[in-house]
Amino acid sequence: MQKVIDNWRGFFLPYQMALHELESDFKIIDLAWKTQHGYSPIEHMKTRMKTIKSLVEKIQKKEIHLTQEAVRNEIRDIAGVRIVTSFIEDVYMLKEHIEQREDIRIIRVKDYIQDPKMSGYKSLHLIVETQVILSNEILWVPAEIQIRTSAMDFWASTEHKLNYKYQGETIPEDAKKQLIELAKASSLMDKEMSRLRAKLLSN
Ligand code: 0O2
Repeated sequence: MQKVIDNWRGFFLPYQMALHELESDFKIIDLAWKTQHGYSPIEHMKTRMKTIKSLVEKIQKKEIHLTQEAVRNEIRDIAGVRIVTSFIEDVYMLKEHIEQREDIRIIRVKDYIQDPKMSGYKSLHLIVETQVILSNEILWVPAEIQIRTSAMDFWASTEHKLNYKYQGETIPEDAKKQLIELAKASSLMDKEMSRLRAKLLSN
């Protein structure tokens, strides 16, 4: 049993390393942009390892074999970074930056800003592989980078809290509709903020 536990502990190690890499990459970007332009697209950033509960639920939902290889291949969001920006343009500026990096490979783009989820959820998700350099090998470790504005983040984190109570059950229809309306209101705020910035920059 102890061997199994040790094996799985070892399984998570590369993901933790990947999170350190990504956190440091984005801290450097933040610093460089602030120094060069007096402004950084990164408002704040958070990293997280998927919880065991969430991982087990996903394994069951996707009917994945409980082998390390299957979990490694099928579940790409064990390591996650969330970057919050002030403006919607900054989301895509960061995406362009990531596309140009040689130490991060974009595997898949899920653009829930262009194509929001039924719930109203908006965010840009990049499924990536990031380089982790060890003393004797180079690993490419999967991670998910979620990039969204403060307004989208406020909506998502609040909706998550409201939904938590209803896990496994259906949230009432009127509450769902209200959340969709609130998502629209937050999109409007993003648009107006961008418009205001463009106006101020053109003065
Ligand atoms: P956790 O671990 O709790 O953060 P796929 O891997 O593509 O087969 P998945 O993972 O369902 O399927 O992909 P999706 O929907 O692109 O991304 C899931 C993550 O996006 C969620 O993480 C949330 O962080 C976020 N998300 C997606 N839809 C919603 C929504 O309606 N409301 C909120 N608040 N967040 C959402 P998890 O799965 O909860 O994992």
